[in-house]
Amino acid sequence: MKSEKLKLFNDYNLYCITAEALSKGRKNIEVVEKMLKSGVKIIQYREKKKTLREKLLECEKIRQMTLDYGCIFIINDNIEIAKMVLADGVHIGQDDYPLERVREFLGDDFIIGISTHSREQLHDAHKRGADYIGVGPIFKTFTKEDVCDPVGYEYLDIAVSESKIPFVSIGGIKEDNLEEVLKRGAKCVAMVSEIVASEDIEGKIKAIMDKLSYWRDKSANSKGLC
Ligand code: 3NM
Repeated sequence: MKSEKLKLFNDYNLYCITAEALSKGRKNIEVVEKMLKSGVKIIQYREKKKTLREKLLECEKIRQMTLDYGCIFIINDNIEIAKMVLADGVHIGQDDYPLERVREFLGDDFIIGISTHSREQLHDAHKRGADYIGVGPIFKTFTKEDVCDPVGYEYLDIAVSESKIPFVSIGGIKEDNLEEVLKRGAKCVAMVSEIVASEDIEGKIKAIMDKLSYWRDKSANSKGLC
């Protein structure tokens, strides 16, 4: 059920995103397999330069793999492919189809996430019925073309206090600055280059997940004390 899946977005999880060009010669399927074996629970397929046919074939495989591991599968931009492979959701940008139209096309059971870069876009995404929002880029990133300047902690703090739906922090987040972001209230973090460009993807994910687990436990304990 969608509401069960969305709980993962509020529970100190790592949201991994593919980028074959940065993956040091490894294919997306190989990288996704490493993510799944390492226990990642949310994966987004994001490829800007491949043909629709190539994307569809990869997404069909990843759909099966993610089902086998009980992992949420989100597809960036390509709403038709998301429908064809029965992904769990899509992630769209501000310049993609209007969210209401994407909802009409995919139905209520699909998770729809949208990138936001300002308070105004955050509230707009709420009004339009997004299930979660991307909040970024928190730090400078070289992964996304034409991305705006970092929104920094200013917008992250706004998302922490004003978002009524789960949000995923993104942009330049690394193992080394992860805890700064968690300390400010983020509960789901997306990473591209830090994971896919790592020589040791499993080791990198483990180190990140250890930090996330520490914060998950800390948050559970502090709630227990209330
Ligand atoms: N979206 P990395 S930043 C895909 O701010 C994407 O909406 C962003 O890559 C946004 O983890 C970004 O390598 C790229 O910095 C994030």
